[in-house]
Amino acid sequence: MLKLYGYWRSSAAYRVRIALNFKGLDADLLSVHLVKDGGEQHKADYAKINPQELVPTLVDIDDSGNEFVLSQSMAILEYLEDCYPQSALLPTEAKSKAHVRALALSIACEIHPLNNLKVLQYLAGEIGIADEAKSVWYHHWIHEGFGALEQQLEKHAGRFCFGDSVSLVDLCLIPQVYNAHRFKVDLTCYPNILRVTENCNQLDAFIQAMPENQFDAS
Ligand SMILES: N[C@@H](CCC(=O)N[C@@H](CS)C(=O)NCC(=O)O)C(=O)O
Repeated sequence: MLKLYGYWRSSAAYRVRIALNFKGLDADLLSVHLVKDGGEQHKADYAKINPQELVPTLVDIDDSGNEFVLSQSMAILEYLEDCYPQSALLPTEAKSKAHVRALALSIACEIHPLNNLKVLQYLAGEIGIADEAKSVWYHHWIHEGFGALEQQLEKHAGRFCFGDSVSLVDLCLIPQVYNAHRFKVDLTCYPNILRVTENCNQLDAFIQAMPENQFDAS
C-alpha cells in the first residue's frame, strides 16, 4: 500500500502524482498544508516523517506492515520506476536514459530550488525584498532554466520532452510550467516547452494530477 504526503500546489508532489497515475498505482494522498499556521510541514509530527520539512514523502507499506519512508521526489520517481516498471518513465538505452535524467535534473535541481516556497519566504521576510523584486528573482531563474531547456528540446523533443514517450522530464516540466503561469511568466518564447505541455496536459495521468483537481485544493 502506498501513501503520499503532498500538497495540491507543491510542484515536487505534482511530479509524483503524475507518476502514480501514469503507472496506474493507487495511493492514499495525505495533505500537508504548506502555508496554514506557518506551514504544517514544520509541525513535529510531520518533521518526524520528513526531517527536511518538505513534501513529498512516499510511504510504501508491505503486507507485514513494514513501512518504507522515502523523501525527495526524484528518488521517489526512481523508486517507483524500479518497483513498478509498467509504463516506463526512463528509456532503457544508457545514453538516452542519461539524457532524460540530465534534462529532468536541469529542472529539479537548477530551477525549482531557487523558486521554492521557503526561498521566496526568506527573500520577502529575513532579506526584506519587495514583491516586485521577488517577482524579478522568480522570472529570472525561470527564463535562465527554460532558455537552456528550450534549446535542448529542439534536439530531443518529439511529442514529449524526450521523443514520443512520456519520461521523467515531462513529469518535472509540467509542474514547473504550472508554477511559471502562476507567477505570470510569459512563456511565448518557448515553443517546444509550450507544445510538449499541451500534449502532456491532454493525458489523463496529467489531468488527474493537476493542482486544481486535488481534494485539498482551495
Ligand atoms: N528537492 C525536493 C524539493 C521538495 C520541496 O521543495 N517541496 C516544497 C513544495 S514543492 C516544500 O515542501 N516546501 C515547503 C517549504 O518551502 O517550506 C524534492 O524534489 O522533493
